[in-house]
Amino acid sequence: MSPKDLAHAIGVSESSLKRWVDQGLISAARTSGGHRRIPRSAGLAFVRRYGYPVLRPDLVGLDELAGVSPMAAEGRSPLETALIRGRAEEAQRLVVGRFVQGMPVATLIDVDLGPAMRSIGELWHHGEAGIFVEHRGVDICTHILDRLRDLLPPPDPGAPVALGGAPESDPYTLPTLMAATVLAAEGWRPVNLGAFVPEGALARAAHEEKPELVWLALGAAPDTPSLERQTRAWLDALEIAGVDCPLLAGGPACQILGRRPPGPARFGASMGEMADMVRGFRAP
Ligand code: B12
Repeated sequence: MSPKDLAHAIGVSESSLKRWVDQGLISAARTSGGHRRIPRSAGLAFVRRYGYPVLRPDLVGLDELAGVSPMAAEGRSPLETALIRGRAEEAQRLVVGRFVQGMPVATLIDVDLGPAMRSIGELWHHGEAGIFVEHRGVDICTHILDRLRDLLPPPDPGAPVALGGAPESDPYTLPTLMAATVLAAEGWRPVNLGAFVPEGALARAAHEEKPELVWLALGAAPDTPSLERQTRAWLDALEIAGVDCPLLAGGPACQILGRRPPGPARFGASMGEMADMVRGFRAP
Protein backbone atom coordinates (compact mmCIF):
# COMPACT_ATOMS: atom_id res chain seq x y z
CA MET A 1 0.00 0.00 0.00
CA SER A 2 1.10 3.57 -0.50
CA PRO A 3 1.12 5.88 2.56
CA LYS A 4 -1.56 7.91 0.80
CA ASP A 5 -3.94 4.95 0.46
CA LEU A 6 -3.48 3.84 4.03
CA ALA A 7 -3.83 7.44 5.28
CA HIS A 8 -7.09 7.94 3.41
CA ALA A 9 -8.33 4.54 4.49
CA ILE A 10 -7.99 5.39 8.18
CA GLY A 11 -8.79 9.09 7.91
CA VAL A 12 -5.47 10.70 8.79
CA SER A 13 -3.23 12.99 6.76
CA GLU A 14 -0.66 11.53 4.41
CA SER A 15 2.10 13.50 6.11
CA SER A 16 1.17 11.97 9.49
CA LEU A 17 1.25 8.52 7.97
CA LYS A 18 4.68 9.09 6.39
CA ARG A 19 5.99 10.38 9.68
CA TRP A 20 4.83 7.24 11.49
CA VAL A 21 6.63 5.17 8.89
CA ASP A 22 9.78 7.25 9.44
CA GLN A 23 9.37 6.94 13.21
CA GLY A 24 9.20 3.16 12.83
CA LEU A 25 5.59 2.85 14.02
CA ILE A 26 4.68 1.18 10.70
CA SER A 27 7.16 -1.04 8.88
CA ALA A 28 7.66 -0.17 5.25
CA ALA A 29 10.05 -0.73 2.38
CA ARG A 30 11.23 1.70 -0.31
CA THR A 31 10.71 1.30 -4.05
CA SER A 32 13.73 1.75 -6.31
CA GLY A 33 12.47 5.33 -6.79
CA GLY A 34 12.61 5.91 -3.01
CA HIS A 35 8.84 5.84 -2.36
CA ARG A 36 7.56 4.23 0.82
CA ARG A 37 5.57 1.03 0.35
CA ILE A 38 3.73 -0.57 3.25
CA PRO A 39 3.07 -4.33 3.19
CA ARG A 40 -0.64 -4.87 3.75
CA SER A 41 0.08 -7.00 6.81
CA ALA A 42 2.20 -4.20 8.35
CA GLY A 43 -0.53 -1.63 7.66
CA LEU A 44 -3.14 -3.85 9.25
CA ALA A 45 -0.90 -4.61 12.22
CA PHE A 46 -0.66 -0.86 12.83
CA VAL A 47 -4.42 -0.35 12.44
CA ARG A 48 -5.16 -3.19 14.84
CA ARG A 49 -2.52 -2.20 17.36
CA TYR A 50 -3.71 1.38 17.65
CA GLY A 51 -7.41 0.72 17.09
CA TYR A 52 -7.86 2.93 14.03
CA PRO A 53 -11.24 2.54 12.32
CA VAL A 54 -10.94 1.56 8.65
CA LEU A 55 -13.15 4.17 7.03
CA ARG A 56 -12.30 3.30 3.41
CA PRO A 57 -11.70 -0.47 3.30
CA ASP A 58 -11.76 -0.39 -0.51
CA LEU A 59 -8.44 1.52 -0.53
CA VAL A 60 -6.60 -1.20 1.35
CA GLY A 61 -8.07 -4.25 -0.34
CA LEU A 62 -10.61 -5.07 2.38
CA ASP A 63 -13.73 -4.98 0.23
CA GLU A 64 -15.53 -7.34 2.57
CA LEU A 65 -15.76 -4.46 5.08
CA ALA A 66 -18.34 -2.53 3.12
CA GLY A 67 -19.54 0.98 4.05
CA VAL A 68 -17.89 4.34 3.63
CA SER A 69 -17.89 6.80 6.51
CA PRO A 70 -18.46 10.48 5.71
CA MET A 71 -15.40 11.23 7.88
CA ALA A 72 -13.19 9.73 5.18
CA ALA A 73 -14.28 12.37 2.68
CA GLU A 74 -12.94 15.05 4.98
CA GLY A 75 -9.78 12.99 5.44
CA ARG A 76 -9.66 13.79 9.14
CA SER A 77 -9.74 11.62 12.20
CA PRO A 78 -12.57 12.17 14.68
CA LEU A 79 -10.08 13.75 17.10
CA GLU A 80 -8.81 16.20 14.47
CA THR A 81 -12.36 17.17 13.65
CA ALA A 82 -13.24 17.65 17.33
CA LEU A 83 -10.13 19.77 17.91
CA ILE A 84 -10.67 21.89 14.81
CA ARG A 85 -14.31 22.52 15.71
CA GLY A 86 -13.47 23.25 19.33
CA ARG A 87 -15.47 20.35 20.72
CA ALA A 88 -13.45 19.96 23.89
CA GLU A 89 -15.62 17.35 25.59
CA GLU A 90 -15.70 15.14 22.51
CA ALA A 91 -11.92 15.39 22.06
CA GLN A 92 -11.43 14.44 25.69
CA ARG A 93 -13.88 11.55 25.43
CA LEU A 94 -12.00 10.17 22.41
CA VAL A 95 -8.59 10.36 24.05
CA VAL A 96 -9.62 9.18 27.50
CA GLY A 97 -11.63 6.36 25.87
CA ARG A 98 -8.50 5.07 24.12
CA PHE A 99 -6.48 5.47 27.33
CA VAL A 100 -9.01 3.37 29.24
CA GLN A 101 -8.88 0.73 26.49
CA GLY A 102 -5.18 0.38 27.26
CA MET A 103 -3.41 2.51 24.67
CA PRO A 104 -0.07 3.67 26.11
CA VAL A 105 0.10 7.42 26.79
CA ALA A 106 3.10 7.79 24.45
CA THR A 107 1.19 6.13 21.64
CA LEU A 108 -1.89 8.25 22.26
CA ILE A 109 0.26 11.33 21.78
CA ASP A 110 2.23 9.97 18.80
CA VAL A 111 -0.74 8.74 16.82
CA ASP A 112 -3.63 10.91 18.01
CA LEU A 113 -2.87 14.23 19.70
CA GLY A 114 0.39 15.08 17.92
CA PRO A 115 -0.88 14.49 14.38
CA ALA A 116 -4.10 16.36 15.17
CA MET A 117 -2.11 19.41 16.28
CA ARG A 118 0.20 19.19 13.29
CA SER A 119 -2.74 19.03 10.97
CA ILE A 120 -4.17 22.16 12.62
CA GLY A 121 -0.84 23.80 11.79
CA GLU A 122 -0.89 22.52 8.22
CA LEU A 123 -4.50 23.44 7.75
CA TRP A 124 -4.32 27.04 8.73
CA HIS A 125 -0.68 27.97 8.30
CA HIS A 126 -1.29 30.57 10.98
CA GLY A 127 -3.67 32.48 8.67
CA GLU A 128 -5.85 34.99 10.50
CA ALA A 129 -8.92 32.77 10.28
CA GLY A 130 -7.08 29.90 11.90
CA ILE A 131 -5.20 31.51 14.74
CA PHE A 132 -8.02 31.14 17.22
CA VAL A 133 -8.52 27.53 16.14
CA GLU A 134 -4.87 26.86 16.90
CA HIS A 135 -4.93 28.56 20.30
CA ARG A 136 -8.18 26.82 21.20
CA GLY A 137 -6.68 23.49 20.07
CA VAL A 138 -3.65 24.05 22.33
CA ASP A 139 -5.96 24.74 25.27
CA ILE A 140 -8.04 21.62 24.64
CA CYS A 141 -4.92 19.46 24.33
CA THR A 142 -3.47 20.95 27.51
CA HIS A 143 -6.63 20.09 29.37
CA ILE A 144 -6.63 16.53 27.98
CA LEU A 145 -2.98 15.97 28.95
CA ASP A 146 -3.70 17.28 32.47
CA ARG A 147 -6.64 14.90 32.66
CA LEU A 148 -4.44 11.96 31.64
CA ARG A 149 -1.97 12.93 34.38
CA ASP A 150 -4.84 12.85 36.90
CA LEU A 151 -5.82 9.37 35.75
CA LEU A 152 -2.30 7.96 36.15
CA PRO A 153 -1.18 6.46 39.43
CA PRO A 154 0.70 9.02 41.55
CA PRO A 155 4.50 8.62 41.46
CA ASP A 156 6.08 6.35 44.05
CA PRO A 157 7.73 8.27 46.89
CA GLY A 158 11.12 7.14 45.57
CA ALA A 159 10.36 7.87 41.91
CA PRO A 160 13.27 9.51 40.07
CA VAL A 161 12.86 13.16 39.16
CA ALA A 162 12.86 14.29 35.54
CA LEU A 163 13.14 18.01 34.91
CA GLY A 164 12.44 19.79 31.66
CA GLY A 165 10.95 22.52 29.56
CA ALA A 166 11.48 24.61 26.45
CA PRO A 167 14.37 27.03 25.73
CA GLU A 168 14.35 30.68 26.68
CA SER A 169 13.01 31.95 23.32
CA ASP A 170 10.54 29.13 22.83
CA PRO A 171 6.80 29.75 23.35
CA TYR A 172 5.66 26.15 22.72
CA THR A 173 3.93 24.68 25.77
CA LEU A 174 2.54 21.41 24.38
CA PRO A 175 5.74 19.52 23.49
CA THR A 176 7.13 19.92 27.01
CA LEU A 177 3.77 19.02 28.54
CA MET A 178 3.60 15.95 26.32
CA ALA A 179 7.05 14.89 27.52
CA ALA A 180 6.06 15.43 31.17
CA THR A 181 2.90 13.36 30.71
CA VAL A 182 4.79 10.46 29.13
CA LEU A 183 7.41 10.53 31.88
CA ALA A 184 4.67 10.45 34.51
CA ALA A 185 3.17 7.44 32.74
CA GLU A 186 6.61 5.79 32.86
CA GLY A 187 6.78 6.17 36.64
CA TRP A 188 8.98 9.26 36.87
CA ARG A 189 8.20 12.40 38.84
CA PRO A 190 8.20 15.10 36.16
CA VAL A 191 8.95 18.72 37.01
CA ASN A 192 7.78 20.70 33.99
CA LEU A 193 9.17 24.24 33.79
CA GLY A 194 7.03 24.98 30.71
CA ALA A 195 7.94 27.36 27.88
CA PHE A 196 10.47 30.25 27.85
CA VAL A 197 12.89 28.75 30.42
CA PRO A 198 15.98 30.96 30.94
CA GLU A 199 19.17 28.93 31.33
CA GLY A 200 19.81 30.43 34.77
CA ALA A 201 16.40 29.21 35.91
CA LEU A 202 17.13 25.75 34.55
CA ALA A 203 20.45 25.65 36.41
CA ARG A 204 18.78 26.65 39.68
CA ALA A 205 15.96 24.17 39.25
CA ALA A 206 18.44 21.40 38.42
CA HIS A 207 20.51 22.25 41.47
CA GLU A 208 17.44 22.07 43.68
CA GLU A 209 15.60 19.11 42.14
CA LYS A 210 18.64 16.85 41.50
CA PRO A 211 17.03 15.26 38.43
CA GLU A 212 18.13 11.93 37.01
CA LEU A 213 16.97 13.03 33.58
CA VAL A 214 16.47 16.40 31.91
CA TRP A 215 14.28 16.78 28.85
CA LEU A 216 14.53 19.65 26.38
CA ALA A 217 11.47 20.25 24.23
CA LEU A 218 12.53 22.13 21.11
CA GLY A 219 9.37 23.74 19.78
CA ALA A 220 10.83 26.63 17.83
CA ALA A 221 14.23 26.96 16.15
CA PRO A 222 14.49 29.01 12.98
CA ASP A 223 17.58 27.12 11.77
CA THR A 224 20.03 24.37 12.67
CA PRO A 225 22.59 26.69 14.37
CA SER A 226 19.92 27.97 16.75
CA LEU A 227 18.80 24.41 17.51
CA GLU A 228 22.41 23.59 18.39
CA ARG A 229 22.84 26.80 20.40
CA GLN A 230 19.72 26.12 22.45
CA THR A 231 20.81 22.57 23.20
CA ARG A 232 24.38 23.55 24.13
CA ALA A 233 23.04 26.30 26.40
CA TRP A 234 21.09 23.67 28.32
CA LEU A 235 24.06 21.31 28.49
CA ASP A 236 26.16 24.21 29.85
CA ALA A 237 23.50 25.15 32.40
CA LEU A 238 23.43 21.59 33.71
CA GLU A 239 27.20 21.55 33.98
CA ILE A 240 27.12 24.82 35.92
CA ALA A 241 24.51 23.31 38.24
CA GLY A 242 26.81 20.32 38.78
CA VAL A 243 24.14 17.94 37.50
CA ASP A 244 25.40 14.97 35.54
CA CYS A 245 22.43 13.22 33.97
CA PRO A 246 21.24 12.51 30.42
CA LEU A 247 19.70 15.37 28.44
CA LEU A 248 16.99 14.05 26.19
CA ALA A 249 15.93 16.46 23.46
CA GLY A 250 13.34 16.40 20.72
CA GLY A 251 10.28 18.22 19.46
CA PRO A 252 8.70 19.99 16.53
CA ALA A 253 11.82 22.04 15.73
CA CYS A 254 13.80 18.82 15.13
CA GLN A 255 11.01 17.43 12.99
CA ILE A 256 10.68 20.61 10.94
CA LEU A 257 14.42 21.07 10.41
CA GLY A 258 15.02 17.35 9.95
CA ARG A 259 17.92 17.66 12.43
CA ARG A 260 18.98 16.06 15.66
CA PRO A 261 20.29 18.10 18.56
CA PRO A 262 24.09 18.03 18.84
CA GLY A 263 26.48 15.68 20.53
CA PRO A 264 25.98 14.67 24.11
CA ALA A 265 22.24 15.30 24.01
CA ARG A 266 20.21 12.21 23.21
CA PHE A 267 17.46 12.54 20.65
CA GLY A 268 13.92 11.18 20.71
CA ALA A 269 11.90 11.46 17.51
CA SER A 270 8.64 10.52 19.18
CA MET A 271 7.07 10.01 22.58
CA GLY A 272 7.31 6.26 22.03
CA GLU A 273 11.04 6.56 21.50
CA MET A 274 11.34 8.74 24.57
CA ALA A 275 9.45 6.18 26.66
CA ASP A 276 11.71 3.37 25.40
CA MET A 277 14.84 5.38 26.15
CA VAL A 278 13.89 6.40 29.68
CA ARG A 279 13.13 2.79 30.54
CA GLY A 280 16.78 2.17 29.74
CA PHE A 281 18.02 5.08 31.90
CA ARG A 282 16.52 3.66 35.03
CA ALA A 283 13.78 1.22 35.92
CA PRO A 284 11.75 3.29 38.36
C1 B12 B 1 0.38 25.54 18.41
C2 B12 B 1 1.39 26.18 17.48
C3 B12 B 1 1.83 27.49 17.76
C4 B12 B 1 1.42 28.24 19.02
C5 B12 B 1 2.03 27.58 20.28
C6 B12 B 1 1.20 27.92 21.50
C7 B12 B 1 1.59 27.13 22.68
N1 B12 B 1 1.09 27.54 23.82
O1 B12 B 1 2.32 26.17 22.62
C8 B12 B 1 1.94 29.69 18.77
C9 B12 B 1 0.76 30.59 18.49
C10 B12 B 1 2.81 30.32 19.85
C11 B12 B 1 2.76 29.50 17.50
C12 B12 B 1 3.56 30.53 17.00
C13 B12 B 1 4.25 30.46 15.81
N2 B12 B 1 4.26 29.41 14.94
CO1 B12 B 1 3.49 27.66 15.35
N3 B12 B 1 2.67 25.98 15.46
C14 B12 B 1 1.87 25.46 16.34
C15 B12 B 1 1.50 24.03 15.91
C16 B12 B 1 0.11 24.04 15.26
C17 B12 B 1 1.53 22.97 16.98
C18 B12 B 1 2.82 22.96 17.81
C19 B12 B 1 2.80 21.88 18.84
O2 B12 B 1 2.32 22.02 19.93
N4 B12 B 1 3.34 20.74 18.48
C20 B12 B 1 3.41 19.62 19.42
C21 B12 B 1 3.54 18.33 18.67
C22 B12 B 1 2.23 18.14 17.93
O3 B12 B 1 4.66 18.42 17.79
P1 B12 B 1 5.35 17.15 17.12
O4 B12 B 1 6.59 17.59 16.41
O5 B12 B 1 4.37 16.40 16.36
O6 B12 B 1 5.77 16.28 18.37
C23 B12 B 1 6.22 14.97 18.19
C24 B12 B 1 7.74 14.85 18.17
O7 B12 B 1 8.36 16.06 17.78
C25 B12 B 1 8.10 14.39 19.55
N5 B12 B 1 8.35 15.40 20.56
C26 B12 B 1 7.66 16.53 20.82
N6 B12 B 1 8.17 17.16 21.88
C27 B12 B 1 9.19 16.43 22.33
C28 B12 B 1 10.04 16.63 23.41
C29 B12 B 1 11.04 15.69 23.68
C30 B12 B 1 11.93 15.88 24.84
C31 B12 B 1 11.18 14.56 22.83
C32 B12 B 1 12.26 13.58 23.12
C33 B12 B 1 10.32 14.37 21.74
C34 B12 B 1 9.34 15.30 21.50
O8 B12 B 1 6.95 13.64 19.94
C35 B12 B 1 5.77 14.29 19.46
C36 B12 B 1 4.62 13.35 19.28
O9 B12 B 1 4.87 12.38 18.28
C37 B12 B 1 2.65 23.74 14.88
C38 B12 B 1 2.39 22.62 13.90
C39 B12 B 1 3.42 21.49 14.12
N7 B12 B 1 3.89 20.93 13.06
O10 B12 B 1 3.80 21.17 15.22
C40 B12 B 1 2.87 25.14 14.30
C41 B12 B 1 4.19 25.47 13.63
C42 B12 B 1 5.35 24.84 14.38
N8 B12 B 1 4.28 26.92 13.78
C43 B12 B 1 4.76 27.54 12.74
C44 B12 B 1 4.95 28.96 12.63
C45 B12 B 1 5.32 29.48 11.25
C46 B12 B 1 4.77 29.81 13.73
C47 B12 B 1 5.02 31.33 13.79
C48 B12 B 1 6.28 31.83 13.08
C49 B12 B 1 3.76 32.01 13.26
C50 B12 B 1 3.82 33.54 13.15
N9 B12 B 1 3.77 33.98 11.93
O11 B12 B 1 3.90 34.20 14.14
C51 B12 B 1 5.08 31.58 15.31
C52 B12 B 1 6.54 31.46 15.83
C53 B12 B 1 6.63 31.43 17.30
C54 B12 B 1 8.08 31.43 17.74
N10 B12 B 1 8.49 32.39 18.52
O12 B12 B 1 8.84 30.58 17.34
C55 B12 B 1 5.11 26.55 11.65
C56 B12 B 1 6.63 26.35 11.56
C57 B12 B 1 7.04 26.28 10.11
C58 B12 B 1 8.53 26.17 10.00
N11 B12 B 1 8.92 25.48 8.95
O13 B12 B 1 9.28 26.61 10.80
C59 B12 B 1 4.27 25.30 12.06
C60 B12 B 1 4.89 23.95 11.64
C61 B12 B 1 2.86 25.46 11.44
C62 B12 B 1 2.87 25.37 9.92
N12 B12 B 1 2.57 24.24 9.33
O14 B12 B 1 3.12 26.35 9.27
N13 B12 B 1 2.63 28.25 16.97
